[in-house]
Amino acid sequence: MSETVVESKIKEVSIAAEPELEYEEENVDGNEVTDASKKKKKKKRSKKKNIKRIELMFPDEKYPQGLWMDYEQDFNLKRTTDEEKRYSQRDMESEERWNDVRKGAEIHRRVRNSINGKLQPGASLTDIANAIEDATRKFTGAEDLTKMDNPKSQGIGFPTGLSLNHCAAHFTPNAGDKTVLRKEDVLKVDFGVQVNGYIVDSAYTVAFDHQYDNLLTAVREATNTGVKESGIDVRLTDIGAAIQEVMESYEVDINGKTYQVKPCRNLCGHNIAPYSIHGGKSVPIVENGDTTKMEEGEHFAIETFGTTGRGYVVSGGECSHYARMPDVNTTPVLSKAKDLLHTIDRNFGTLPFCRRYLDRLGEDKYLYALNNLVKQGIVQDYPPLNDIHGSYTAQYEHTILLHPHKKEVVSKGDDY
Ligand code: HZT
Ligand code: MN
Ligand code: MN
Repeated sequence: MSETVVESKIKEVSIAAEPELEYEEENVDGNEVTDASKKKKKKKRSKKKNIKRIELMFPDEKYPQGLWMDYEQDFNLKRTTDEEKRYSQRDMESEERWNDVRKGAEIHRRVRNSINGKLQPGASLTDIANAIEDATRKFTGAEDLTKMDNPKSQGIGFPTGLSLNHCAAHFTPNAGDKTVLRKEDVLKVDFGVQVNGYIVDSAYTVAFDHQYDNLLTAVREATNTGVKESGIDVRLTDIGAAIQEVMESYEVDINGKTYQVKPCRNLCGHNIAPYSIHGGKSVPIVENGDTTKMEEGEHFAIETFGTTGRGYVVSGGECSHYARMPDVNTTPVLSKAKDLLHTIDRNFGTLPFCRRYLDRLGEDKYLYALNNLVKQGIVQDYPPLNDIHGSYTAQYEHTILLHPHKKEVVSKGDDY
């Protein structure tokens, strides 16, 4: 691994993610801007972020590249020169595809930058989810669904995961949820942006109490290890083994008790296919014997979960996340279910959605119909995933692209 390449690229990414965070001075009404009104405007707007369609900030439609990393294995390094030559001659189709993923990643970085101030004790999970999703809608232009002929062209990739403490994944507030973030909580922030069906899936963990620092570090380093080990022809079990070793090398003291950090062994990363958050391959976070290999051109979400609990999650609590199953052509029997399925097909296709997204489309009293679609196998439910009560779980996740010569950590930012 060449450290210098990594260093300089981190800087490149951070520079690319930084400009235009503040509102520019623009006079929307065309009125003369006096010094007094300018001052007022500047003060009022100084806290606000420059959240507008991303295309306005990148007029040439070329989005910043992620962090480039060399492949670790010798057999990958040997192909570098040959493949690099071939790569430059390849058709522009795959470049367009990578550019779409980079666009989603740039939006992901800007969304997470814009909500940092909101992630404080006292904030409700509903307010946090709305801040993330409203920012994503603004950057992608997916604000007014009634004005969009195709809401699936770009926008939210999947519901904002805001899972607390022993809940590792797939919690997002449903309507009426009053949960408020507390200073003793460990919050996983997991959200997605999609551009032409290419999904960027990336997550981080927030804690206010420093006693969790080692837990967060263990999981951040475990995810970085997963990214480092990933490559063309690498066995999935070997990635899991490397992740497990790093994760288990950490201890954390919480409320006077010492824990060895454990991976949540039944959670994993995954490849991503167009409009499909799960492309069929799972990247384990423990050695699991799966000899399936990563392949050239694949797009992966590398995510790891660490816990002070038993290291195994189970479904529990009210479900919020759902996704239409691909290639299922069953017609619902209930007419209410038929109508709901049309709404799902029109607005989300096979992208995951949550109950709040149905609420804002004006759907109501749809729960019986939705449960019916799940029972018929037309829609998949993704209930919250929990370790044992009283445990603390953390997560970090990056989206990577396996180019022929190098890999690209497309969601890398200066934050994680
Ligand atoms: C499912 C539903 C969603 C995919 C991983 C994940 C959040 O646990 C094969 C491996 C969003 C994502 C997913 F709404 N899941 N990444 N980020 N959740 S998963 C999975 O179901 S399937 C992992
Ligand atoms: Mn995720
Ligand atoms: Mn994921």
